[in-house]
Amino acid sequence: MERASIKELREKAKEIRSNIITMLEASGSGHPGGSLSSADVMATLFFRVMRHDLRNPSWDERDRFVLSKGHCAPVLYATLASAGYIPKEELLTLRKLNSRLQGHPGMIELPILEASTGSLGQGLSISVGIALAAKMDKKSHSVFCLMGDGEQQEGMVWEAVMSAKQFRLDNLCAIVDANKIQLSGSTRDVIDVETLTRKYRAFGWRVIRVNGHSIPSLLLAFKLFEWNKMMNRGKPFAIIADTIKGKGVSFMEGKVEWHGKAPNSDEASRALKEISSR
Ligand SMILES: Cc1ncc(C[n+]2csc(CCOP(=O)(O)OP(=O)(O)O)c2C)c(N)n1
Repeated sequence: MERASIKELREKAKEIRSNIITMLEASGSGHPGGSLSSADVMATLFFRVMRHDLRNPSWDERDRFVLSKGHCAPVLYATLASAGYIPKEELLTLRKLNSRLQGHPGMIELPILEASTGSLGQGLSISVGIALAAKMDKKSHSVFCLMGDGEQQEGMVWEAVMSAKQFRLDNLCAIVDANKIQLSGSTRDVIDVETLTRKYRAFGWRVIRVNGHSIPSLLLAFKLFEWNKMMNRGKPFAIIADTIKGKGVSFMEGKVEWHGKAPNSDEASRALKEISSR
């Protein structure tokens, strides 16, 4: 595992954002908004927080990551490519027939994944299962699960939230990419899920709410998760990461129409220029 500096993490997030744009342009379809909003979280996780080993991807002690909001597969593939698990050229096969990089992550095609996802609401339950198995096997690895804020409207999320508390899963860290926009509009207008901090706390979790684009704040949040886990008090941990949908590309930021639309070549070159100059 790499232990990147804050400066390096910012560069990794930029690289991830650029690769998201490049792969979406090549595929002609996909989800830029929620991929771009979670790039800083993903860079922080994979290049500083999580234990993993490129030379031994199935290392038993590795931390596990589940992308519950599976439609944001581009951010996952771009991160895995930056970390060396996928050749960078392969990113251009996104959503192509017979590609390992399908529109939603599939572990049959790509066995380094911990779960196949895309049906919203399921990832936290999968993560609860993985975290419970780790406890039963007396293993020390952690499980990180990234969800959307629109996804919080799924009832199954709250079944998992309750069982994580019941099973005392302090090795589980849920991250909500709170970008305030879902497929059909603002999350507040569709079904308002706020305030997430109070909801998770009421269900017995420890919660911290941070700026999801501030690498130092994210590092602090993950450090608190580690301390919470070390104290062994049995409380699962949630990070509510306040983010901007489409972050990094001005004409996509905060725009619902960029939830699930690929940039054309002109838009992609403008986006890439912006990302590299920020
Ligand atoms: C069970 C289920 N219902 C509907 C969808 C279609 N869908 C894909 S993305 C999305 C909106 C997700 O919004 P959010 O969780 O806020 O994700 P983000 O903004 O981070 O992209 C929906 C409804 C789905 N993938 N799964």
